[in-house]
Amino acid sequence: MKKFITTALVMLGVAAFPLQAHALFTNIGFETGDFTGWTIPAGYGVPSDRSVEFGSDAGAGYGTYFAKIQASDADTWIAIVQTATLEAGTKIDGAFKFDYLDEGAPHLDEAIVQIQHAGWANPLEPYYVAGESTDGWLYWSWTAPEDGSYTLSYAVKNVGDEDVPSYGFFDTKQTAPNAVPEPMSLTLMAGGLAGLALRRFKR
Ligand SMILES: [Ca+2]
Ligand SMILES: [Ca+2]
Repeated sequence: MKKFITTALVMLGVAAFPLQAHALFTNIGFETGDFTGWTIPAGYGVPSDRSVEFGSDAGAGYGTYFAKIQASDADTWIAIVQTATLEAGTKIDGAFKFDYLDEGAPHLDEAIVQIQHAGWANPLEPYYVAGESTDGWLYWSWTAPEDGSYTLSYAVKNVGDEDVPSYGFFDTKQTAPNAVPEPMSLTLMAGGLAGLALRRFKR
């Protein structure tokens, strides 16, 4: 009996192992309604109008909220960034939109989405646009090729002038590489083992 209980406990331990938290980004989709988890990197300008808004337009991002970043001082990137230690296979889906407002002026305001791995020389750029609005929301998808530290950044730059800022809109969702068992199925598994143990005990 003692041996059986030990075996059952070991099995439970193995079953519970996948529940250990994967390292993921915090509030990657802005669903807290604010910038919890995100920071403004040193050397970047302080946004004059950095807000999180309801994703009310059709097909906007994921969930209820997305980030809207207004360009500010001339030639200064206004950015929000976040670093996370990801497991290989972690999938990131992003939504991106740019409202370029300097129509007719020679100032090609910019917006960019970057993913920087700690071990890479250069960041990946899932999206970069300058001098033109996007045709509504655009979507990108990326999967972490290896375990490591990754920094995701969203940025907008007011090029050449401070008078007519452009706006970048960003949203994201993430999927851990290994599906975590539903709490329900774990409960059932534990219940089943307990039932087996009880049957053994009654004999
Ligand atoms: Ca969202
Ligand atoms: Ca401008």
